[in-house]
Amino acid sequence: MRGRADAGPAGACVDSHGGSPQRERSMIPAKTISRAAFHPMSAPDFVPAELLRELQLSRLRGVVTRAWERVPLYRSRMDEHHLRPDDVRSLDDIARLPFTVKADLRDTYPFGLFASPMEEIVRLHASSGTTGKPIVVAYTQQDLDVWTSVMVRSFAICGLHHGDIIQNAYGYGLFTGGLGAHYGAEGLGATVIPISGGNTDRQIMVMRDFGVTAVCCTPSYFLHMAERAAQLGVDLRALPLRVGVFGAEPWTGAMRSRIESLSGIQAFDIYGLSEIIGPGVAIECPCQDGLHIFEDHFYPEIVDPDTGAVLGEGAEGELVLTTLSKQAMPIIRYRTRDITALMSGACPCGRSLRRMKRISRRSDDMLIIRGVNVFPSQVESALLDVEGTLPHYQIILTRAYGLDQMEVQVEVTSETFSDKIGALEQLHDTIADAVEHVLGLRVEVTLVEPRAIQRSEGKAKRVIDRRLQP
Ligand code: DLL
Repeated sequence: MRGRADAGPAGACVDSHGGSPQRERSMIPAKTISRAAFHPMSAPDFVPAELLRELQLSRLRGVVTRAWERVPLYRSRMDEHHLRPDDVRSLDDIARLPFTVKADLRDTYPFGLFASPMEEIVRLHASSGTTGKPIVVAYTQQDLDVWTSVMVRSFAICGLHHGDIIQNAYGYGLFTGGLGAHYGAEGLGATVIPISGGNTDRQIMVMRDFGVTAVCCTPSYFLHMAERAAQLGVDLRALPLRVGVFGAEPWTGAMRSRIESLSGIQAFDIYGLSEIIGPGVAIECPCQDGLHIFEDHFYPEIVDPDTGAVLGEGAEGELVLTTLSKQAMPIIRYRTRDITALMSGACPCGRSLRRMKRISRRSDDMLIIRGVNVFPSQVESALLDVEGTLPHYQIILTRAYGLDQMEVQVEVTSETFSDKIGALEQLHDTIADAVEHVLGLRVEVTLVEPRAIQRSEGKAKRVIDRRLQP
């Protein structure tokens, strides 16, 4: 008998996995949350929607005024559109404001979007951009307090509380994952192990010897840890570990099932981005049916990625976020490039915070191969349907005679790898068919032995693009 996972003031208690009628699960983790978790900081999760909208409007007006008064880029953009802060009279008026894009942060590098003097800024982070200059983000003490509060609320939603032992394997440093989760876990009153990413064998030793009850890291890194634990003879299902707080990269429902069945934990999807605050913009509740957005601090819209037109509830498009309380670096209508949809209807958990679907992909990680649009997540979902493969794969792009070539390297399980050639050939063809079915494109498939694909301790690198190399 599983315990009641989440008791909010609304009184709607939801069993860890039974809350969502839409959700069918074949794998139910052996260990689930057994204690009711309500933290005083979680009160805004349950504010009636009308009050929430009033709060959002007054905060929106404040943030637009601050940006217009203090940040030249916002003032000039609004001037171009003949807009003044007073023109924001209702929440719908947000659609009249110009967008902010990643290039704006790069063009004003390093401090051009700051709305506070440096002596009021107590922390800087930067995104780990792979090309060009990073983008720099800033926090006042009040911003850090808000960030901590949304992370406390995130952990509380996952059923964590005072007394939990949280192993924080997000990278510490300029990346927001490490310190964001760290302050949230401390704010919750939990015990934090600031282990950061890497040294997988030590991670497993700590997990076992320190009685860890929750782990934070990217889902791909946790999967790697779980597989390594099995190799070392450590049964994660037998440990007190019961919760995983995973994010910073797209992952699928099938990946979640694999993680949960290997380790017996409940795996929660947490979303965030440096430009807005870091982790803690949105998180799943125990119903695991969409991520609740902390709407009292971040205002979401969904727009058509091509035209920028605002789309209605339920429509899939690009997530646009506005910070409602940020002081050091207010961000207005930020084009995240993340593709999702706002969900309608109340969540059985009783939270009034609106939900978004898990981020399936980015609008800009789309690959165009011989005219066909390809998203790495489509390849992942095809592979997860094929038995005998591991969800470790890499897409390698090359160009021959002006034509793009795509190879999918897929790790197979050790049992499959030691099978007869005929069986491997059959598996190869099954995968090639499955990938062709989802992509509408025949690609080269290569089966590789277990552990042949390099593991990442942070975000997994799924695509190696050699098309532009000489
Ligand atoms: O990845 C912040 C974070 C840290 C989130 C730890 C969750 C946990 P950035 O490095 O700025 O910040 O990358 C942000 O990562 O725009 C998404 O494309 C992607 N992303 C983040 N969380 C998720 C998620 C951190 N749960 C970018 N699902 C975002 C899918 C995610 N993609």
